[in-house]
Amino acid sequence: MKIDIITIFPEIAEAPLRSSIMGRAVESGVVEFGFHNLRDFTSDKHRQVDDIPYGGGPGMVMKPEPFFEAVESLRTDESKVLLMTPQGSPFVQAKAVELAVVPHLIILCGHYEGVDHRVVEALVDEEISIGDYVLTNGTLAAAVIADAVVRLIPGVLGDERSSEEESFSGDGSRIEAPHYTRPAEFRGREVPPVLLSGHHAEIEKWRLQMSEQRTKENRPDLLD
Ligand code: JFH
Repeated sequence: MKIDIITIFPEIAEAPLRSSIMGRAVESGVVEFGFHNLRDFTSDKHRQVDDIPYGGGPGMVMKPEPFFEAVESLRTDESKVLLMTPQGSPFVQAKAVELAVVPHLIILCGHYEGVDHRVVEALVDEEISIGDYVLTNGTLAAAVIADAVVRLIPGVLGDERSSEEESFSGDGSRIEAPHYTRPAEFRGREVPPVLLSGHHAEIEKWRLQMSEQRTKENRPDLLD
């Protein structure tokens, strides 16, 4: 899979996607990232990417020309073009699963108040929001999408995950039971004895119960 990210701050997307598991995915060749500076697709001497909004209002709007130049130079028949925006459809795990089989993703990152709407009409396949809060720009959101998608490509994670992910707590319908590791007692706090008991049926029962309880507390929306 190839993922091209177009932004005026490529270094913001680069750092997380070159580290740790994402970095290893690149080394192993399952994914290739392209980090592109939108200003490299301008043709004026000031490399201007923004302008004042028609109709008035606060802030600046991203000019269409650099996005058209960028997408037209990068896209192929296999490309899907995404735009990060607070007005997009909510990014959920099912969307990550869908995007994980696309051979080429081009992710456009807005800045300022947003992008000229002709970019959306003519170039963009999907407008995506990573959640109902406002970031300063779309670049961190693009890195989030790329991370969530790439970890689903076979071979990126160790084999532990894949089967577990399809079962119960990995599917987003409930949250997981709490996890513990050694020591068995830490600053007066004990690991629940059932986890040390070796009774697998009892452990499963406890995890189910904790999962329900914590879902009620932290994510009541999942139970409706
Ligand atoms: C982005 C930005 C403020 C004004 C809500 C009401 C008024 C944009 C490009 C995605 C998610 C983003 C995101 C994505 C791209 C851009 C900053 C600030 C307003 C906000 C619009 C510029 C933000 N999931 N959160 N944020 N901004 N709007």
